[in-house]
Amino acid sequence: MKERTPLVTHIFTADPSAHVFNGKIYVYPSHDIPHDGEDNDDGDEYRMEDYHVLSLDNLDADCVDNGEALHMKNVPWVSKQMWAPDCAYKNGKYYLYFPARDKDGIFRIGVAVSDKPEGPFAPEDNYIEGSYSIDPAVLVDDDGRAYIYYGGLWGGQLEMWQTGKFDENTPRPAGKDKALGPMFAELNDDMKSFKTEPKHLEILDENGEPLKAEDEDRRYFEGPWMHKYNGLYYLSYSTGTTHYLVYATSENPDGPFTYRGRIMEPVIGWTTHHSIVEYQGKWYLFYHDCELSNGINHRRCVKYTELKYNEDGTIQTIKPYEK
Ligand code: FUB
Repeated sequence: MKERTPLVTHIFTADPSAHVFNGKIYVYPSHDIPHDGEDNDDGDEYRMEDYHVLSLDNLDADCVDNGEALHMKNVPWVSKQMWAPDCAYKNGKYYLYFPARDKDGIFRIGVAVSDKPEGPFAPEDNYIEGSYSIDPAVLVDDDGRAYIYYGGLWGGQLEMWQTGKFDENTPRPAGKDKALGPMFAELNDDMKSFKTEPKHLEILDENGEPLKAEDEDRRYFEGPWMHKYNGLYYLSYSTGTTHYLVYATSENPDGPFTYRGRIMEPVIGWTTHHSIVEYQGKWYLFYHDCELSNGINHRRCVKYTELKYNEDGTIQTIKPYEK
């Protein structure tokens, strides 16, 4: 596969979560459905109904679409919009985490299990108890403990839970208000339930102050990812309205995190969503843009490019259309 070209062109794909399992690269994307409807701030244009797992035997190989891994018709609690998924391996099983709207139209996070990384995945009957919002990402740490990160503003409904209950009329943080960080919880050993009460992660600026809602170049919007580099925890995410991929670091998986910089400048299309994975001693960023559809926001395509660190552990900013 060539860097910075669509991994596949026969379907539209987005939100890639990449992992190395059994020496191969597996990519868990959203599967965008083409339609002629309009975009809105709730993301109603993202009408996904199923997941296909992509795989690469190596970075020179063609990308394989392993077919349908899970369809919403087989998930009892889902009404629509199966958005950005992730996958984790533990205890000999693969766990697919995915957000979708429940029968009341509220985004929740579900889990489905398989013996194989490409699926098919068997869903649990209900969503993870206590879960809400979108964009799950799971880190299985070196000591075997598993952590889930999730949440997204606007259409992802994260602001609507500020009182602890779902309320569509809850005001969004604005101006000098503290920005909402992504959610964090440790998972139980069954990988299907929260071990700890979910909490917002703190993201601090260079003075140790929490990022503010008005700081749209740096504050969290959606699409969290967690990876470790030289023992440090790197939380990366999209800034949404300003379309950057940025990162913050911490000594601990649950923070507090300190903002460190920008990973990638904006791509073609409104959303930007990524994952970071190490493969054969190098690091790669998987991301999407709308190049394949000439800029239609809900017809995206997944790509990858190399990601480089500086000696001090900072990440070199990628300009997606410049070498
Ligand atoms: O794919 C639907 C939504 O768009 C995702 O959940 C967000 O991260 C954004 O990429």
